[in-house]
Amino acid sequence: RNENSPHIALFPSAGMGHLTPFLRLASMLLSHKDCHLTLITGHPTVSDTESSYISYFLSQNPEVNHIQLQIIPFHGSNPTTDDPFFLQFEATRRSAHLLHPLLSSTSPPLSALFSDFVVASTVSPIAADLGIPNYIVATTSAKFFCLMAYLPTLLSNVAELSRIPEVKIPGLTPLQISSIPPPFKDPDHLFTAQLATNALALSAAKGILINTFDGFESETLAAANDGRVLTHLPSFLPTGPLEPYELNKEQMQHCLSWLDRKPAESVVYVSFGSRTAMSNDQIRELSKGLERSGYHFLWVLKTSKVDRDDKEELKDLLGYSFLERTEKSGMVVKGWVNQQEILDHPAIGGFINHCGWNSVMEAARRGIPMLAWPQHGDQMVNAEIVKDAGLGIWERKWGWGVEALLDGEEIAERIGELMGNEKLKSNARKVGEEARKASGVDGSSEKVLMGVIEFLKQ
Ligand code: BUP
Repeated sequence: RNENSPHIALFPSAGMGHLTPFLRLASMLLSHKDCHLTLITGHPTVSDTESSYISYFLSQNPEVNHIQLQIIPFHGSNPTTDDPFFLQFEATRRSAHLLHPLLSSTSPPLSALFSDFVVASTVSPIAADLGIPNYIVATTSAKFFCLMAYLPTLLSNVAELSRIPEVKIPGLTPLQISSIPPPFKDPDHLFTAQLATNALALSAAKGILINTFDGFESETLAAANDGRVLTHLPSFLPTGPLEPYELNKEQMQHCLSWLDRKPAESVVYVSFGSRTAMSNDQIRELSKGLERSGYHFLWVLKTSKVDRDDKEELKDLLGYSFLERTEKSGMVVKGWVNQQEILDHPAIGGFINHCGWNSVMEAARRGIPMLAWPQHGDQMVNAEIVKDAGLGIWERKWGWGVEALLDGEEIAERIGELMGNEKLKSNARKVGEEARKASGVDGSSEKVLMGVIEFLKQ
């Protein structure tokens, strides 16, 4: 690193879905782009996994300057949610003003901030005051990001949202109303209110760094960058799929050696991300579906939103007899796994997933076919993108996973389609090729990131 190297401060908000793309970006900036980095993390974190990833990343990259922002807890008078991650988003947004003195005194001085969308309203004024550009890092799809940007417009006529069949965002294929997260119909819901406040700060950002790529979301990227979605939006900068970085492999031995003994593309990998607490009834039906499908499966099972609350044992959730019957064909894991490494394993043939955006990009990077089963938030919009891009199958009639119960028969049938549909496999493979081309040397995403760094060097 020399005196021309830009100094970038990265500021993720709460949850592994937010931390992961930031750490990947940080790692890419360090290894290929010759940057000085400061990582800002909120303290305390909501989950134990976040704090162990932060410690691990910093221990692997001691040259990174670390600022720990003490988060002032937010309890709020708004009883619309008790979701610990939404509360932490809000607490982080409200605590971010404390960063000003810490950021104004870094050495070398900062060249830019790369900050989470969910802190945009308080970070934008800090960046402006420091006279540096603020790039917003989107942790979702370009399409869902457009929906969030458009939220203040939608809320200006919120009554209409209960009547209209679809939401028409200029330049984009209309979104069916059933794809919109239910809290968006309530302007007072904390999730809605905080996103709308942040959306109003978007015009001050220099650009939106998005973990997506041209071939995957071309319609949305073109519409946003032609100014058709909203005239005041900064450029959408597709930089995905972001490259994973090396992690400590020790805890993984068990899963991976189990996969090593399975034939190529024979295993269904099942995970619903870090924030979905699946109900016991749905767990039972899913276990039936997996067993009936006759395919091998690796299932990462979670029963609480926050990892440290996840205390139920597998035998109590699934029963001894299921675990015994499926001993050879299936593996069920509680706790954290290294998902990227699992998806990279040749034994994986399909992915049942909620469509958290990081998971979608990880599957895209490997061309793994997905069975999309959105649970909440941005996931239905993301599922539609997965289907349209040819990466997966999705049944709109399944509704939101957290609201509807699906029976085992139907799940088994869909798993058959996921694992046995040759056309789906070849389409997914093509997505994988395009994804790797985009993020490889001289690919569209790599050029976009290089362009940002070159700009910051000036
Ligand atoms: Br669970 C789990 N191991 O055991 P998403 C997740 N992950 O590596 P989410 C693991 O966490 P949001 C595990 O690979 C992905 O990078 C996974 O992010 C990794 O979903 C990340 O896929 C999870 O975006 O977050 O957790 O629901 O709600 O922010 O989308």
